[in-house]
Amino acid sequence: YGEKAYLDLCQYVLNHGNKRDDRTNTGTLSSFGHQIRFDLSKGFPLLTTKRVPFRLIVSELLWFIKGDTNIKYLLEHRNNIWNEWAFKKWIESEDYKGPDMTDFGIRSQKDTLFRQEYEKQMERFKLLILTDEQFAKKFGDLGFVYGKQWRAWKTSKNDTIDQLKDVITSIKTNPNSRRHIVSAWNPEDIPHMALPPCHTLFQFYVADDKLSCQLYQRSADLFLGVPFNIASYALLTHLIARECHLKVGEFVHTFGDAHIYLNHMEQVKTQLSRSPKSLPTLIINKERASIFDYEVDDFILKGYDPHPAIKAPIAV
Ligand code: DHF
Ligand code: TMP
Repeated sequence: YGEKAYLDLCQYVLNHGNKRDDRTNTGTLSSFGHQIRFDLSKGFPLLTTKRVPFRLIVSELLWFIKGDTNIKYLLEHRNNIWNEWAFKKWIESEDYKGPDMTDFGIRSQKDTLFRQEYEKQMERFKLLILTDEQFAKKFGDLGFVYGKQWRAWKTSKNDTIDQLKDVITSIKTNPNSRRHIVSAWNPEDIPHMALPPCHTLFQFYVADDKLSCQLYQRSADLFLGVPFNIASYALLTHLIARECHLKVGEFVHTFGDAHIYLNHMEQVKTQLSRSPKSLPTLIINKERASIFDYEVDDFILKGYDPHPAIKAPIAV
């Protein structure tokens, strides 16, 4: 249960993971098919064995909920977690005239001169997104990623389906249903996405006036992505529970390929040497008419006193 289950999973992958090459050419230790659970009534599951930036989780989730797929909103909230995937589309386009940025993720870790140039180009890119509307429209958009599939799934008849709105209605009107599902995995759209969805599908469940949520994550970067994913779905469960006048139950996190990148080994070991502290509490300090009206400053975490942050490079 809880953070301990997360740490145990990391330890398991260190001990028993298969050494595998991967798309990013970084290499991983990986294990297939795991599950960890969090009792949301026992505190908010933001990891305490390293500091996780809660405000980035909030703005990313509100971005999904708005149905937005353009990193402009994230940048306006000083959130840089999706930059690399938009940047990649830009440098691969005909409009990009700067120095060659092929494989910038890997190269910037090995070559400091290249890294300086990459950082310069990335700053230029961010500035263009924030100041040039046409540019942002063209290169800020990640394609049919989460926000689009959650809020405006395109049907074969050219309608759209608002899965998030529908699932809230179905929880409210038919709590015992076994069909409270939202899918981000749209096979037709996979070729048009910056990154095929890692958190693929989620389902809600109501019992004893409590709302539980289970996520199927097909691919999980245990050190960098997963701490965000846990907190993000916990927050989503809180928001939907409130909307449906329910209490929060469990968050169940089910994994396909759970991996640790080979360049995260030292960081994971440092984290595993630390003891979990008590969990913070989520405070929603503003009453909003609906889940679609929240803003970043509406959320406060009380009692978050984690161990220090641990830096690691992200595989692009
Ligand atoms: N690719 C890979 N290889 N792993 C991911 O986890 C991942 N996650 C994505 C997009 N692509 C991905 C979206 N989510 C960070 C966390 C989550 C995330 C993207 C990036 C991240 O870099 N976290 C840092 C802090 C970043 C910051 O402060 O700006 C961390 O230390 O947690
Ligand atoms: P893949 O598409 O080749 O599986 O690569 C995606 C990588 O991003 C993989 O390491 C998993 C990671 N990831 C997460 O762990 N959580 C996320 O929310 C996202 C978007 C990606």
